[in-house]
Amino acid sequence: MGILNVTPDSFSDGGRYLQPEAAIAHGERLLAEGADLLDVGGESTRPGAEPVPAAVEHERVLPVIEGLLARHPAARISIDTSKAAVAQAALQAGAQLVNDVTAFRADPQMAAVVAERDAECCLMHMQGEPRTMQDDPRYGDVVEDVKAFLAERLDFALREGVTERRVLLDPGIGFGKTVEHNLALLRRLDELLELGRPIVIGTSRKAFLGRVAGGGRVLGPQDRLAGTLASNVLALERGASVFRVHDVAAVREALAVAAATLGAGWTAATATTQTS
Ligand code: HH2
Repeated sequence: MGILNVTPDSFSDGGRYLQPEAAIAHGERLLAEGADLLDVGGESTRPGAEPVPAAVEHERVLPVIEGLLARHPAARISIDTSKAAVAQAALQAGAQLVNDVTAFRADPQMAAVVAERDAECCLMHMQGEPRTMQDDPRYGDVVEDVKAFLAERLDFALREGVTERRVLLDPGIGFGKTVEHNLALLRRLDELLELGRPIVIGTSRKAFLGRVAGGGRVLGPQDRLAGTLASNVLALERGASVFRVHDVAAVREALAVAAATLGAGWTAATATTQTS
C-alpha cells in the first residue's frame, strides 16, 4: 500500500503533493514501483494535527483519485479518511477500500457507507485523538488491549452489515503509543492473527524508528528508511499482509527477499480481500 498524502502538513511529505498534478504524478510513480494499492489521504493524522473540514478534504482527494483512475483504470485506490461523505465520494469515483484510522468511531454514517457499497475497509486502533494522543499514552497490556479493541470494532462493523471478508485490521503504530508500545505490538503481531483477518502494518518513517535507530539522537523522517525496512520485514515474518509505506520500491524488494527466505509467505495476491 503506497502512501499518497494530499496534505500541507503530513509529517514526512507534507506540502509536496498538494497540487493535484503533483499528487497524480507521485501516485503513478508509486504504481510503477509496484504498489498494489494507493492510500490517498487529505487529512494529516500526525501527532498534534488539527482536523480538516470535509469540504477541504474532498477538494484535495477527489481530483487525485479521478485523475489516477482516468490514467490507470485498473489501479486499486484506498481512501484514508474518517468522514463518511469523503469516503462515499471516493468510492463513487472508483476507490475500493476505506482506510479509517478511527475504525468507524468518528462518523456514525461510515459503517453504512462501506456496507452499502460492499467496499473493503481497514479498521485501525488509536488511543485518544491525533491532537493529544502522544501525551502519556497508557495500557494494561498493549497487545491485549489493541486486540480487544479490534475484535470489538470488527463485531461492530459486521453488525452494521459490512462483509467480514472485506475487513482488514491494523494495530495503529504510533497512534497513542510510546516507543515500547510500538515495539511490543511489532514483536507480538502474530497474536492479532487470532482475529482471523489480514493485518495491515504502518511503520513507514514513523518517529519511533528515528528514536530506536538514532541511538541518542532522533533521526529525521527522511533518514528512517532502514528502520522502515527492518520493521516491515519483521511484520511480514509475524504475519502482516499489507504494508503501508512511502518507499514502495525499497520495501517491496526487502519483502521479496524476506518472503523467499521464509520459503512461502507473502505475495501481493495474498493481501487482497476481494477474492478470499
Ligand atoms: N498511519 C498514518 C496514516 N494513516 N492508516 C493506517 N491504516 N495505518 C497507519 O499506520 C496509518 C494510517 C500516518 O502516516 P502518514 O500518512 O505518513 O502521515 P500523516 O498522518 O501526517 O499524513
